[in-house]
Amino acid sequence: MADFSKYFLMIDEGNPELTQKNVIEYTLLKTSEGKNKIDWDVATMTARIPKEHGNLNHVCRVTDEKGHKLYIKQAGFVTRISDDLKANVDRNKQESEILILEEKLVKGMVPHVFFYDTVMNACGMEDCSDYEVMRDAMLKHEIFPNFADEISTFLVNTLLLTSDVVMDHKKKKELTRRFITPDLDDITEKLVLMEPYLGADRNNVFALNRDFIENELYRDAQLHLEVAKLKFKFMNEAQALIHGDLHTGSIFIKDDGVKVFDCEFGTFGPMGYDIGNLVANMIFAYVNGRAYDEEEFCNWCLSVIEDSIDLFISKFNKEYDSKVTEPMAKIEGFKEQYLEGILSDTAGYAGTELHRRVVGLANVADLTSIDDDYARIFAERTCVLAGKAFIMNHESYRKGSDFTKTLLRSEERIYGQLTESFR
Ligand code: SR1
Ligand code: MG
Repeated sequence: MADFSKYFLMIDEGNPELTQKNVIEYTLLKTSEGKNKIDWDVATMTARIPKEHGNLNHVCRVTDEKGHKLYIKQAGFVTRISDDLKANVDRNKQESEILILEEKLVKGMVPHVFFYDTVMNACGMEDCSDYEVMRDAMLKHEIFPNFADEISTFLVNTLLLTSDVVMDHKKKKELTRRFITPDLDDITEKLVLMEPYLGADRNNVFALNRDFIENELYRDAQLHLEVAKLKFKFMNEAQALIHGDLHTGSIFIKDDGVKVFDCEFGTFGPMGYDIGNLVANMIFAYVNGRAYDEEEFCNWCLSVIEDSIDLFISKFNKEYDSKVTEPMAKIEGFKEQYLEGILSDTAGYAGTELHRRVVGLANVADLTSIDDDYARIFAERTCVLAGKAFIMNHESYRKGSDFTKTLLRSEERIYGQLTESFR
């Protein structure tokens, strides 16, 4: 039996046999008694590393033939995307504690955490294999009619209810202290809010768009000033407990539900960071759909962007009125200004997410998997222009259709430019 009283990386993608042995032993140990006891059929237990994987952690799916299942997630000292990017292993505790807290705010919309372990820096959580990772579903151009309704509920409940509008201020400050992760914040501050504009060596730029990116992103001083403000806002505005990485690879989805996971970047930050990430990732899904002429899917993506924002606004207003506890937040006009600020931030951070996934270290498959060069040039440039419009005019975004109009206008502009240059 392996020694689990000292940290070692038990999930090793290079050694599936040893991983299977270690993870099964670990799972049996952690689920042998108490409220997390699972009556495993030991003879048929398997521990498999799934194909889909994020950029940071190591995961393994444990099952048996009696139908028991559990997802084991472990943090390593270096991130999976790059040995140079290190992140403290206590991110596993952070993620587990945030999921436990969020489960109280949005029951059924996050995976249940059965246990977490600060020695092995691992946790056992609900296996969601009856769901799909949403990015994979987007790449197959699948449609989920309830998504905007579900994700807007997730956003309002996790964000508004952890803000000073509703939460007791002392409790919120304690949580703010607890959920500070300097290493992960540092990744976002660099990968999202700096390197796409300063042209870092490790940026991943599609060669056929290099000149365009240099002109539009690396050499635009006014854009840099606006992004600098967004960076300082991200670093200094502890508005609510945000997920911190709300892209479609952090969402499990099926026809009648979503589960939001991978919240190790969770911290107190501007609400618009999460909403903006969601908008940007639906734009990636949209431009991928365009590349493959998936009209119905594209229309659905546009409706998700509009409805998520509009439903966020209506649910936010309703929850605010019924749950506000802070007397000064009840002053006439405050709610409207507060919401306007959130929507402006949403536009700004939708812009930075659009840019960093086109040029930064961590790209998205929605763009990189487009096999036709012209279609990829078109998709990426649309994202770049839409992102710039969001950032430069962030204060004018007030409703869902403001976002989709910018997207469609950017698409038209790129179409015009490319038609011109190919003449
Ligand atoms: C080192 S991690 C790179 C990116 O992957 C995560 O999912 C975050 O989006 C991060 O920025
Ligand atoms: Mg992730």
